[in-house]
Amino acid sequence: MSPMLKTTITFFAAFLLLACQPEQIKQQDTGSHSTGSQGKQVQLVPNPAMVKPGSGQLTLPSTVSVSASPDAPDSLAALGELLAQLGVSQSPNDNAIIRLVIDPNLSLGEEGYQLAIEENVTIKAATDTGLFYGVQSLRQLLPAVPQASYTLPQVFISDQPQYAWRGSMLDVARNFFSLDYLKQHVDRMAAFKLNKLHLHLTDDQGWRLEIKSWPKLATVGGSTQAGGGPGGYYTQEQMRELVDYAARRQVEIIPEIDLPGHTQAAIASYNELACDYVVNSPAQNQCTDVTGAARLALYEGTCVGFSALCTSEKPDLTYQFVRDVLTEVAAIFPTKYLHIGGDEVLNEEKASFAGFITEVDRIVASLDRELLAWEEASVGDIRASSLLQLWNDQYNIQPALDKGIHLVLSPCSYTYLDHGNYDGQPNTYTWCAKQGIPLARVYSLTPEDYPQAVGVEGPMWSELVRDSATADNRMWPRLTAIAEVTWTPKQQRNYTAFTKRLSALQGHLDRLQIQYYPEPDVNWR
Ligand code: TNX
Repeated sequence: MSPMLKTTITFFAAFLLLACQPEQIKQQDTGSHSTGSQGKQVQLVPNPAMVKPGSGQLTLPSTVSVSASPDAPDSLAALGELLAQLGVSQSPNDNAIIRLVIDPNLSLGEEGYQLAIEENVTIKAATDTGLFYGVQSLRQLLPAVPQASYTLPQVFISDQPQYAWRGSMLDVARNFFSLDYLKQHVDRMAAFKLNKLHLHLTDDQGWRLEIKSWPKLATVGGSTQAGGGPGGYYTQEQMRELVDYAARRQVEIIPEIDLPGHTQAAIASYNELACDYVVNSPAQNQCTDVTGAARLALYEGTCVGFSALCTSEKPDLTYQFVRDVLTEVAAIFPTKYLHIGGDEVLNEEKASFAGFITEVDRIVASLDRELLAWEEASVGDIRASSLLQLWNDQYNIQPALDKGIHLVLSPCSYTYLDHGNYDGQPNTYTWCAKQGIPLARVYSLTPEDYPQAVGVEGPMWSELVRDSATADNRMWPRLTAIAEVTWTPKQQRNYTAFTKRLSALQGHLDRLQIQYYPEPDVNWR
């Protein structure tokens, strides 16, 4: 056979092979999707469900006209922000170059979208949320900072998330974070299509939410933090502002009031919430820094498991307190789920714990909400519509699973972002993973292994995190792995390809002013 003929046959064989494969398989390259001869690449995090590269490019005109369905305010605002950031001015023109189209017949779920870049840019979705995510993808396809002109690869993307719960948890109780930081965090989450911000609002070291019926919770209980320092709290008005800010970016704020343990800040504010026996009890859980009168005082240490409300001896006061607090919480946060904690309860209150959880679920039900709690709460007689947050890799939650309860996955050895980015990172915990939790480990979590999972959340506990730069370092880029693990279908996930796509987005991390950990697996510039 002549070499020429051989090449031709090989070429046609390869062509046939490709052409005959189902769409799914052709899209299996989980890395960057090269388009056209110029090689402009489609490098997105999280990786979309389906990318069909085109062959050409679209150069945006110097002024861009935009059209949007009337019921798409959030995506239109996001698009406006994008164009403003890039210094592209908008002109009213019948011939829109970027279109946001609500199409109720599109079957890509509540959050899915299609992004088509041909002679113009068309984003289609059944909801404003879907369009918003289409705009986020468009944002990643464009440069992070202004350029003289903008060229986009022609491409067709059809995308929707695997999981509805794509979460970040911030412990604002051990260390207080400013409202501005929370808003900035919401912006960053939205850029990677994360959609649940769980705020751990109360703990032993601080109570961070104004409660009008129990005002000292914030003014006294909010005045400390782990390791000393000024503490702080959010007014109800500030939290409403955050809820609204986040909602416009498709992020839901999930408030947690940790009960009945982790309540030292509440007890220090209102001593009557503690059992009378505590002052004379032995230290709990090796917390030798909390004995005697310290059992009723503010706390700035890092021990856990030494405090609890007094369900055993003062049930009426305890439930009155819980009802008052959760009623105000429900009025501030429109979320379906109220997180009531439930972790690491005091030994002496263990006997009353299951009954407590059952009663709190009744209170939550009376507020027309669903219960969300750490997995220990599975011992309570809670509604099957509740969610449990799994954190301890070994905990037996089978009884809850048998009941049909669904899970938010935060297994500590994959998702605890207070653990090191690498072995031996200073100011990190190691109790769950001795060598830390590198990016690759986070990425290896397979939520598909848990049929009852609604998604994944990465908790960032802040006993050892004292400022926002450190918080950034702990959360980023590891939260981008959580974004991809929850958004992208399993067959489109590949760690090496992910790190390549992530490195292409470095400019975007910088634009968002993220002080990320420079993970060595990623080829940073
Ligand atoms: C366990 S896991 C806790 C937190 C700590 C964290 C430190 C869980 C529900 N509770 O109170 O901050 O470990 O890693």
